This record gives sequence, structure tokens and C-alpha cells, in this order.
Amino acid sequence: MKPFSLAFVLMVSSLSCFATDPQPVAPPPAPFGPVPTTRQLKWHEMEQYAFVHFTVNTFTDNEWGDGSEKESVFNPTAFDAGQIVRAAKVAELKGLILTAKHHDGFCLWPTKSTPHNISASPYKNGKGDIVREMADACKREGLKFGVYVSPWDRNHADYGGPGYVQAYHTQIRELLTGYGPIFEMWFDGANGGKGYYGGKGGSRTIDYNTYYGFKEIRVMIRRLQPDCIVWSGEYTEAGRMFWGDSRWGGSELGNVGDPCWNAMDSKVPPPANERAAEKMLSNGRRDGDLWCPAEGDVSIRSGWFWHESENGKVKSPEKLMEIYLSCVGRGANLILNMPPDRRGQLHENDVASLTGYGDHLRRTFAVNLAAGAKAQAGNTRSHNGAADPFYGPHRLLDADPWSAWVTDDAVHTPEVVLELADEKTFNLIRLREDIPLGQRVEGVAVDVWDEKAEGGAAWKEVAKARSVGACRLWRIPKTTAGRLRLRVTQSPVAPALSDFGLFMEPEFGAGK
Ligand code: FUL
Repeated sequence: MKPFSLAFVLMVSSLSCFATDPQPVAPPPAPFGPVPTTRQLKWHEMEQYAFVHFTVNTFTDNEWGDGSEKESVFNPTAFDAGQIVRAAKVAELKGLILTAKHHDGFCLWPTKSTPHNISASPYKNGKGDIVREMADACKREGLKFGVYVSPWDRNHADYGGPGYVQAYHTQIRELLTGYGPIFEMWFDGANGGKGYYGGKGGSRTIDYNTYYGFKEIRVMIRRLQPDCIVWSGEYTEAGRMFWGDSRWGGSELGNVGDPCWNAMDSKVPPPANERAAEKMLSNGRRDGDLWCPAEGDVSIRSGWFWHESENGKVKSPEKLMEIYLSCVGRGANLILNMPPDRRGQLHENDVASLTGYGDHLRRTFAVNLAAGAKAQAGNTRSHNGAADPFYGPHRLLDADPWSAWVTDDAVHTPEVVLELADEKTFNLIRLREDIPLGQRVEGVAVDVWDEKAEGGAAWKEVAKARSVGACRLWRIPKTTAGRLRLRVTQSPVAPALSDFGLFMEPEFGAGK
């Protein structure tokens, strides 16, 4: 359940084209609408990362603990952070976010903020620290590390009063200062009321907007870890919405809306109606004034925590690929949950599925069939009447994903024709916008030159979309062509498109 929890560079890479190409002659286009920060651009480049739900629930067979669990129940017999992180890596996930604390309040690190933590458990005779082991394993394997710290705490005796808020801020400070770089901090929006509350039981009501002190928390994060993405933890002040750096994608199925706009609006709070709020989060706001991109969340199983009964119900690589296309392929990031079992390792079925998924992604994107094509644009940004090669259509095909083909300011719906060296067969198309200049286009289409069309050779539309953003992927029927046309059909300003790719996605189960 997600009570509309509002469960959201490469300047550098965009600039890296300056190293190999001439300086632009034409003045650059003005950015359109809100633009990502450097921190957000780095985050967009990750595209997908793991979620790891692990706590007392793993041992009690629950999804939500009520806070009454004894510390002694947490006792993984063979915890292996390396096994978990390597499975994430093989699945092409670029980072990992661990539930350092879920709603039950049990802390997986030896915090000073509450006795309800791992030091009171039998794990490593109370000397264990799962957060440290995971952070270290991520570092070893080259994955970024992040934490989920539930604001709602069903154990803490002072929940609902100022004592808990102080403890909660201490928890966040400890995590930000003790474990190296944190790439994303996840603030869940769930607030169910009832809890154990130090043995007192009952219900406590808080105001999510004011109680947790998200404003102060954000200041602390910015000070201690300026590169950390603040996921949700939104608040209002003086009638303004302060969204985090990224937002919940509006469902727990991993997909996001289509179109998916990267913006949210500081003047528009989420509607009180849960469905309407979810829709707003999944589509974003075309006219929004804050860059706050969507993150789709989903578990590889039906539950977020490991349950023996779900060992046979792990999502297949095919299903994971579908989710990838409806999340990353719509310009959002994907967080894929993979819960360890009571040993503290991923079950073999989860590992097999993650391995199959990673293999499939590598094979799909191994060769860009558009590489080496000749690109001819109807318009290229110009200076004194001459097209500036810095903004030429070849930018769609170079290795730099954020160098862009840009038109003159007055040209909003240009076309580019791509002549491939030979006829190629493909079934997946990729397009990216140069998002450091904002999310600009509102309609694009791709055509292939169809030699066999009835009535003579003609263009045939094979893909279209309204939003593009960081990445748009279209899975299309297998198509063979030597010439393609990319059309911008609607845009309020000159488009800035940075990458065009053609790929052949293999069939599942086909030989490696
Ligand atoms: C929800 C939580 O209540 C679930 O337990 C889970 O952590 C999911 C990712 O977010 O809001």
C-alpha cells in the first residue's frame, strides 16, 4: 500500500564534447522550463538501481512489522552483502538502496538514537552492522549506495512527540556521516497510525507535512552530502510545495505514466484523492516549475520482503524487461527490489532472474545499428546564415549521449533523415533529449522508408510519443530499413535531441 506517499551530466558530459569538437559559434538555445541540477543529471544517468528490503519482517513473515518485534528475531545465518550486490551488478543495476529502517523501527546499524537496533540482536553477537557491510560491498563492486529511513516508526516510545523527531534526525545524521557517499535517501510516505510505541500500543496521528521536519532534514542533507538525491520528503510552506529531487512514479508496478514529464509544480499540491494524486505523480506536470523526475518502484516478488511462499513467484527476465521499457523507456529511473532471505542472501530464483535480465540488456544494447549513419537535417542552428556544425544532426549518433542536434529558435518541428550504411533489421528505437536544456519536445515520430509500400515506396510511421526526456524506448515489430526519418511533431521551442539508437532485442531464451 502506498498512501500517496509521494513515495524524485551531465553538465560534465554535455561539456565533454568541447574536448573533441570546435566551440559553438551560434549562441546556445535558452533552457526551456525547469532544468536538472548536476546532482539530478548524475542520477538520470544511473537509470536503474536495486532496492533491498531486509529487517525483522524477513524473520516474522510480515510486510509491515508493528514495532513489537524483539531484537532477537533478527538473526541472519549467513548474511552475504557481496552475493546481493553482485546479483544487482549482473542485472545492470547501478546502485543499491537498503531499508536501514522500515516502519517497524528496527535499525540495521548500531544507532545511538534507539536501543531497538542491531546491537541488541544475536547477529554477530551484537557487533554487526548491516548498513556498513552493504555500503562496503557496494564500494567494492562499484555500485552507488543509498538508504531508506522510514519516517513512520511503530516502535519508538516518543513517536508523535518531539523526542522521536530528534531521534529520527539523529538517525539520518548518523547515516549521512558514517557510511561514505549516499546517492539517494528514500523517505517513505506511509503513515498508518497504530503501533507498539515502547509497549504503550494505540494510535498516534501526525501531520506528515510538518511533523518530521523535512525542511531541516533537507538542509542537513545538502550540508553533509550535497550530491545526495532527496527522494520525496516533500513539504509545503507559505502555500508553496517543496518537492524533493525525485518523486514516486505513482504505482508500485515499476511503470510510470505516458507521457511522463520531469516537472512538478510548486503551486500545485497533490490532490486529496489518492487516485488523482497517483496520476499526477505518474505523468508529472508539463507546465511545472521544478525538475522533479519520476522513479518507478517494483519488487521482483509480489511482496517487498522475502517470504518463503513467494520463492516460486519471482518475476521473469521477460517481465523485468517489460517494466524497464515502461519506466526507463519513458525517461524515469527504476528501483527494483530484491529481498534477501533468512540467511541474508538472495534466493537462487531471484539470482537466476536478475542474471537473465542483465544478460538480456547487455545483448540488446551491445550494438547500435544506427552508428555510422549519415544524418541530414532540415535545419541546424545557425549563425550569420551558416549552419553551426557544433549543433549538427551527427550529434544524435556520436558516443556522447548529451551532445545535441539543435535547430534555430524559430524552427520547432524539424526533421532529420538518417541513411544507414546498409539495410539493418531492428526492433527497438532509442531517443534522448539534451535534458540540461530542459524537457522541450511535446511530440516526436519515427518513420522508415518502406520500399515495398503499396502504391510505391513511401515513409511509414513506426513509432511516436509525446514526451522524451532522458530516454525514450520504443519496442516495435522487427523492421528492416536503410533509411529512417525522425520528426519533431510538436515543440514550444527549438528541440535539442541528443541520441538516436537502433537495436535488435533478441528473443528470450534464444541462444547466447
Ligand atoms: C511503501 C511501504 O509501505 C512498503 O512497505 C515498501 O517499503 C514500499 C517501497 O513503500 O510505502
